[in-house]
Amino acid sequence: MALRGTALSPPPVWFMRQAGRYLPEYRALRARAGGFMDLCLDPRKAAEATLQPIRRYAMDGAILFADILIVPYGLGVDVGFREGEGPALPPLHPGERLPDFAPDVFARRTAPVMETVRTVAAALPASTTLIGFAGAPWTVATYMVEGGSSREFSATKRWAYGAPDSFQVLIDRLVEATVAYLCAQVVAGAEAVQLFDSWAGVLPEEAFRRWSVAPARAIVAALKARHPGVPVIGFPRGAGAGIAEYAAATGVDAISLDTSVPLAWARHAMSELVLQGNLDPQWLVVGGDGLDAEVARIRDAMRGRPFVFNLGHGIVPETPPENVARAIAVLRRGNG
Ligand code: 1CP
Repeated sequence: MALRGTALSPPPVWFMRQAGRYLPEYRALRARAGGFMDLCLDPRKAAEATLQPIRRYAMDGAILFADILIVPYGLGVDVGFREGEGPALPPLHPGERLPDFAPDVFARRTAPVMETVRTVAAALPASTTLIGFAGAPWTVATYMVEGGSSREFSATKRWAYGAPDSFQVLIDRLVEATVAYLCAQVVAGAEAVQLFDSWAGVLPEEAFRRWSVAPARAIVAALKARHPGVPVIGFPRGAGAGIAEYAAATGVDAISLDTSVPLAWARHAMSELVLQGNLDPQWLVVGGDGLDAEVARIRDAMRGRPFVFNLGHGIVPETPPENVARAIAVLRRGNG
């Protein structure tokens, strides 16, 4: 309801990375799964990981347990995760043959994720919204080009700036695959979807328009053509003032605000959209009265307008689980 534009008091709540290593039951499941990709591609275990935080905290939204690198995996890329280091992919160089988007192959390789969606949809209470997701093309491309996580994104930027026509081919292919992937999630039972552009904030404005805004607009248009009623949440993390242009130009229904976005400004600059955010995940590590005050500040700043309480980025592994319960209790208590 909130994602369709109704102001609710208290606002609904879910947290990015609400499943994950801060939960002992996740660590136990993860230890039994083998590799991280094996966990993402095992529908029973991935459904269990999705449901773990819901059982503990009764969030209003359940985010599908998977990863943004399932899309390159679906394109046939050899995606691995090194313990403690993060993703490892064979780095893609300009001029090399790009992975093909073959719809049948892609659907077959990503089928376990759709089975996870169906399993979770069948298990969730009707009042809990099942949220599907994908990484945005720019963010996914950074992992494909750098071969994993990056700080400077130098190889990806040099390709995008130096040979934009060939980089466009990679982005277009990711747009196509992402549309197929998100549509399949909706058919399987996802009730809303979020597009994570975690590294949108490293792009200068023209590049941001071309590699973040334009692909998001194409994805939203294609998704809405097939599934007009499904709300789309955009998360152009770190985009600064560019977030307002993203909100106006992409056709998303809701915008997830990173921690740095001032709330009074967001209310004014994106008055037509549902807003989501933006508690600093480090507050969930710190806890105490400071956490309570910060939750209340955000809730009060968004009072009376469509809003979904969330973080400005994902929960970190050091988070004491009881602080998550505390934040939700404070949010739900203070609805006067
Ligand atoms: O071993 C483990 O358990 C690894 C930790 C982990 C988890 C729990 C990774 C590795 N991915 C995930 C799950 C995940 N990833 C979800 C599941 C649902 C939930 O939110 O509870 C989601 C939505 C993601 C999305 C994701 N993966 C993003 C976008 C959001 C964000 O955090 O910015 C990104 C950038 C990734 C890539 C990724 N996955 C994992 C790692 C270590 C990384 C690299 C992060 C980096 O480069 O900094």
